[in-house]
Amino acid sequence: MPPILSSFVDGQPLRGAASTISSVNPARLDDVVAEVSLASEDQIALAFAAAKKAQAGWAQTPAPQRGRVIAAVGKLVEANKEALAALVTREVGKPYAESLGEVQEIIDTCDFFLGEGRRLYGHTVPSEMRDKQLFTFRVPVGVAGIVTAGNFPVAVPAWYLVPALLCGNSVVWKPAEYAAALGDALTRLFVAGGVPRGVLNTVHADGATTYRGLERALEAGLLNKIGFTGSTEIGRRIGELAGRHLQTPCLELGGKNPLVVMPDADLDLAAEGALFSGFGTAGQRCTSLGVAIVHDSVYDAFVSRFVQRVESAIIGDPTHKGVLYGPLLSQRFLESFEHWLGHIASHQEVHGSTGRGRITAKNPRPGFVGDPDKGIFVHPTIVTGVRAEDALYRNETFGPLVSVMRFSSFEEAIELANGHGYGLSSAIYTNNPAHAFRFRERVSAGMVSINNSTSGAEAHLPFGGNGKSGNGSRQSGVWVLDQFTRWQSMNWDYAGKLQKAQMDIEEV
Ligand code: UN1
Repeated sequence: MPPILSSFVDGQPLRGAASTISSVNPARLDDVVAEVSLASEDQIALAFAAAKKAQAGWAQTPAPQRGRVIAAVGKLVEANKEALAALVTREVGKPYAESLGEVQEIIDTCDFFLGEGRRLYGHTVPSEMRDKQLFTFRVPVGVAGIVTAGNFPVAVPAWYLVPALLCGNSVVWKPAEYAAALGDALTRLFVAGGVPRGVLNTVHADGATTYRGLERALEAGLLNKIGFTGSTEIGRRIGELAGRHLQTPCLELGGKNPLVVMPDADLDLAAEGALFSGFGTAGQRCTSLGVAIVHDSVYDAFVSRFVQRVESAIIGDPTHKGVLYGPLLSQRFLESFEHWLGHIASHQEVHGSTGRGRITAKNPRPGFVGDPDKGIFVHPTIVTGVRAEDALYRNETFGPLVSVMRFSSFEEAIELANGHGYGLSSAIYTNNPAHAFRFRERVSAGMVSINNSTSGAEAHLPFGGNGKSGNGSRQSGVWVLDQFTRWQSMNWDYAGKLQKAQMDIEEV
């Protein structure tokens, strides 16, 4: 019998459900990981009320003490690393080696922020006047409402929860429904690490209920910062909602991440990078390669190397060592992938495609491991001949699907790298440092790789995008502190008489 999971509010499981869904193993759809009780709007309101009540006490807990809690969470995750990674593989279908890497990312995040508990620096600032001193302090924003996707069900929540909690905020977190068991497991680890009652509340809910829950909490003044990782479309709605309440959310949205191959590139390295960027995690990272932009002179040589690597990759059962990717995350991602396959089929005059849709016993793939009919497995797809006006170029496709385009001048490469309006990650393959630096200067992406994959961010570098990829917010490292604290300034006058700023300035 699969476990029945409830939301966790004010230190206890929430009784009574609006409805129930099953979270299933996408590599074996008959394996139900958990039955999940979904919360109602009223129940989400309870979570925000609990978070509000608990926040002041947590903010008054000395920051180094909060850092110790983060340290304890990191240690507990480390002690449970294999079990948590196995659950990542089971619930969202990542190859086990990638799942271990993902769990490592929360450990790294805890490592970074436990020390921040002893910093959270402010400034001392000189005043215009004698006998007066100015200071700045970081103060917590209050209650954070965090909504995360399930493609990184451990690392991405950690990027929000760890700094938000360290900074003295309380949290209402809504994990992806198809990663609910991981949401539950992670919540338990935070609580076991010492996060006090009401400071972290986890609600399982569908998208529409979550949206209304956020809206209600904003109206009631119980929510001070929204963090959202997911699609550009939903990000826009969340941004509008937050904007109406004069808030700036932290938005990490989609990408159409370009990988430019210059004529002087190491083509084997570039093909290797494109393979991992485009098809690692079944192309389901927001940093996955969307479009390879290849110079005319090396186009055929690059494409044949890329196709050859993709065709010889092993795909299938994510518990099997050496698979490049496992299943799609859940059924709804299959629907979107099939939409794009339909688009490609109806635009055959411009596209040449290597893909063959869903992997089944009837539509097999050499080197496939596992039972293809049991899970949501799809063929990797490379589409050539894509043009700038095509929907395939202008939209994130999220799945194992890479478009390839050609260019003849550097200007054209930059135009194609930026022209779709996304700006998350990017890569250039070149042996000429001048090309690398010019690309870095002119690409609109928040992240740039030189001779490396578009994906694979590290926990202490700023992560985030521009344009359709986000509102310029950055996560990770010290930069995320600006999401979860606000600057407060203070002046202290010890002159013993009223000194008026701008008016009582001494002449020099
Ligand atoms: C995401 O897909 O939402 O850069 C985040 C990477 C990861 C994070 C991706 N570490 O590939």
